[in-house]
Amino acid sequence: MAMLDFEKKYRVRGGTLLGGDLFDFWVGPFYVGLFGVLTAFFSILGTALLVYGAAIGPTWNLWRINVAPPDLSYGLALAPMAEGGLWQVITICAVGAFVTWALREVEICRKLGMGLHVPIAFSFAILAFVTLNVVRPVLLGAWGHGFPYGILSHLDWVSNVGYQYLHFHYNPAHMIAITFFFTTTLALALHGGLVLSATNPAKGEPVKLAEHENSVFRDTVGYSVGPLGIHRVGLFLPLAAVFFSAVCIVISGPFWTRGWPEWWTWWLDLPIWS
Ligand code: 07D
Ligand code: U10
Repeated sequence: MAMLDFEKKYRVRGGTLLGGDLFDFWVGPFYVGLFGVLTAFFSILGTALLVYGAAIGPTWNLWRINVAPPDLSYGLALAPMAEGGLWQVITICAVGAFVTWALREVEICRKLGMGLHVPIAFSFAILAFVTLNVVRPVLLGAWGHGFPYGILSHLDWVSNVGYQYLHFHYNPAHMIAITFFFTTTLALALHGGLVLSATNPAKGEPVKLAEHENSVFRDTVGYSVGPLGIHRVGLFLPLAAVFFSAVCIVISGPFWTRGWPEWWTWWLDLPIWS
């Protein structure tokens, strides 16, 4: 079925989660939906507030613009706009935009009669963001523990928070997250390379299919996970990476306050060494 025929067939009303037929239509290639309108509202307001934050700040240098959370002394209270209140409203806008975007994805999947894999995957990114700027600050008792909105300033935040725990590489969940991130690149390189090598041959050569693809891995490493399996692997690895990222930061402070190298003394304390 050509794309145009297909769009005619599925671009019908229904499948929405909230609001019935309200905004249940397309504008050009984009599905609007109630959640699309809400995403636009939150992202335009949030971006405008970021620009306002830059305007009342000391610089227009893109690298150095910084909208910081309130001072720790404000705890979990609302702060005046110029002293972190802006950061608090922008955080609400960001979470609002991310969540409504995910729900718009859910509606589109429902219209198409497809699984919810894409919005579930995006939810893990949202989980990481919410862990950093909502869950951890709440557990620590102050919004000031969130990261600032700025290019260099958020890098400084990562460095400072990392050294607060002496050596962040010793954080076991950070180790696991990084291993999953790197394995993700390995899996995508294998998959991209394999598919291109089989289906995009030199001029005049026949296109090869699944048997060839399976054989490459059966003959080299003794096992092929298969064409469906590699996509399961490809979904699992990055979700695990982001999940363990969220774990590594939420345990830093709320559940472990000393340097991460010290955490490993449990290993030296094992009775088998004595
Ligand atoms: C948070 C993204 C969510 C995104 C959403 C969508 C828009 C729209 C639109 C442009 C989770 C956003 C969309 C805004 C834009 C348009 C059109 C994903 C998120 C919702 N570290 N470290 C991590 C490594 C060190 C430290 C994570 C490596 C040092 C701290 C990852 C190294 C010290 C924190 C990671 C290394 C240190 C982290 C980040 C190497 C510093 C965190 C990925 C090789 C001295 C953060 C949850 C992530 C974290 C984090 C990797 C080194 C500190 C695992 C590879 C030793 C304090 N580090 N790190 O979180 O866990 O993805 O966050 O040295 O807070 Mg680390
Ligand atoms: C993709 C895909 C797709 C598929 C796919 C895949 C990408 C279209 C069609 C593939 C994906 C997967 C299989 C799964 C996903 C992969 C990952 C998530 C990445 C992580 C992978 C791993 C953790 C697996 C790593 C495993 C390894 C490296 C296997 C190691 C293997 C060996 C050590 C054996 C090597 C064999 C040799 C050298 C020759 C064979 C001989 C023997 C084994 C016998 C012993 C040797 C002799 C008698 C000879 C003398 C000795 C020699 C030569 C030295 C041997 C040295 C050794 C170390 C053994 O896109 O969709 O589906 O499937």
